[in-house]
Amino acid sequence: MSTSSAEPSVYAYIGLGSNMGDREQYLRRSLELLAERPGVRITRQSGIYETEPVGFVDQDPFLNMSAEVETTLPPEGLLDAMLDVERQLGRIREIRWGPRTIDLDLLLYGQAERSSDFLQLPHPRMLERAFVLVPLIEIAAARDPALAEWLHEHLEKLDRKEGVCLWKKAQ
Ligand code: GSY
Repeated sequence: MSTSSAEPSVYAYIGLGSNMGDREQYLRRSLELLAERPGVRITRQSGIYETEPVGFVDQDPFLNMSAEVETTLPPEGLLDAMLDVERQLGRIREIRWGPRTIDLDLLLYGQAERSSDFLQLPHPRMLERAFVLVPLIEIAAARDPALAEWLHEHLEKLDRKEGVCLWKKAQ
């Protein structure tokens, strides 16, 4: 991230998922590419979890993780950067809710709230998905214990906790 910027920075959280090709490589490469963008610094990464597919269940298991980003970009700018990274990696998604090489979701951007067609914050489905909550709680706890506690309460309330198994510890 540019150090000369006088812009205030914000901590944002993103969710990453892949279930096609070299899944780990897609996750790692997407964070490398995101970190190359001006105004973006990856400050924490969760472990990688292998998770049973949700939605369209007849597909391969996912690898999911979460990352904390310190950014001077506005929420829409960060989302644009994430969509660019998906394009750079030649994102393939043949079926809605189906298999994909890489998926980057903006989950939280500080305390920001948005409800446009382009961007909804907090992410509208994040509290319903254990594959999002488990890695997110892992990294949120270090920066914001109250946030982690709130996420954990939602995780406890989920009827359906799809299989979420730690696959590789955080580096
Ligand atoms: O929402 C992101 C794509 N996705 C996933 C995912 O990342 N992990 C799991 N376990 N199931 C999913 N279903 C969809 S769609």
